[in-house]
Amino acid sequence: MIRFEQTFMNFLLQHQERHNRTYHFLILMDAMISAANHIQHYYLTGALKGNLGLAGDINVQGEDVMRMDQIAQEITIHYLKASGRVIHAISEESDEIILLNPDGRYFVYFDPLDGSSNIPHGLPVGFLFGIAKRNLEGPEDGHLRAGRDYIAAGMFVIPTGTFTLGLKDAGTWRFHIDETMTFVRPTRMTLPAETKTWELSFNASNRRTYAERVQEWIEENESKYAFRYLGALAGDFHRILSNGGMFMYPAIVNHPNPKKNRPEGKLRLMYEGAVVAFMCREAGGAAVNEAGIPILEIQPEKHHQRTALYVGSKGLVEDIAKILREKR
Ligand code: FDP
Repeated sequence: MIRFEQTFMNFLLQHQERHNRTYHFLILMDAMISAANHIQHYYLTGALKGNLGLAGDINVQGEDVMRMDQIAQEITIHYLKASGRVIHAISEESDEIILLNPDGRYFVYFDPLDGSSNIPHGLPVGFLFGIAKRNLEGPEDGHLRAGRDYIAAGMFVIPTGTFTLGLKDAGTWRFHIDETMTFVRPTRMTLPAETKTWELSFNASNRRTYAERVQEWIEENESKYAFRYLGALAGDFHRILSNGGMFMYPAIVNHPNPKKNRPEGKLRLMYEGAVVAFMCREAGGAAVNEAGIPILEIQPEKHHQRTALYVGSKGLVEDIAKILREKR
């Protein structure tokens, strides 16, 4: 059952040429929405059912796996497989590529529950995903796609009932859930040009570990904007899309314990950085990495590649990108 409001289906159909076979895309979107609703149900009842704690395993990133991470992963794989439309998936929760439907036409890159530090509290987390299309003519051209080749990217902020979807060359749209668990009333998101509402979002406890030039930029600019940080990328980026400003997770290069440095950044390129960068571009914004290179231009070399991330209003991102590109 397609859980989009009719108006949005019509909108997608009008863009059929761009999306090439809207019908298949809608089936995939329905699978994503069903998965998100199902995950949200488990999350809402998680405290009572004992699902908000640790699972006892360590994931491919060397991090503790939460019980909810496992539940969200199983649910998502179930719906993606049932859709029949996905050939391969890459998930934060799986070391290997997940082989789904040999005839599927899409690659899906996802993190089914991002923002783990919020899980024990039942506070907002994200379900982030990017979608690329398999090459249907000629030989298969691989599943490691740069963000510029995604056809769509989206995020659910769980359990707030909001869904944001970026469509290639067709804007970023925000939906809200109604009583029947249908995502309705698409609103086109455009980053506000007016700086009055702009916010800065980063983990302030890390600031002394950033490169000196980034620390200097923060010192010069922080008093101009409100500071907000939830600690879950989807939630923090949700605010930036509405209010403008910039979310950043810079490289960690000056940690007092050098073993804790993360010169390559913390966030994952394919299912975090490129996902928000894609939605941001479609809303009129920009995103770069620690070298000032556009996130959407970075060709991933491995599934779980990490990146530093600066994403948000063009003026701010371009300003810091200039500084990041300067050789010192
Ligand atoms: P988390 O590690 O809690 O899963 O990449 C994951 C992520 O959360 C993002 O959602 C979030 O923006 C960031 O990392 C938070 O990291 P810090 O706890 O280091 O601030």
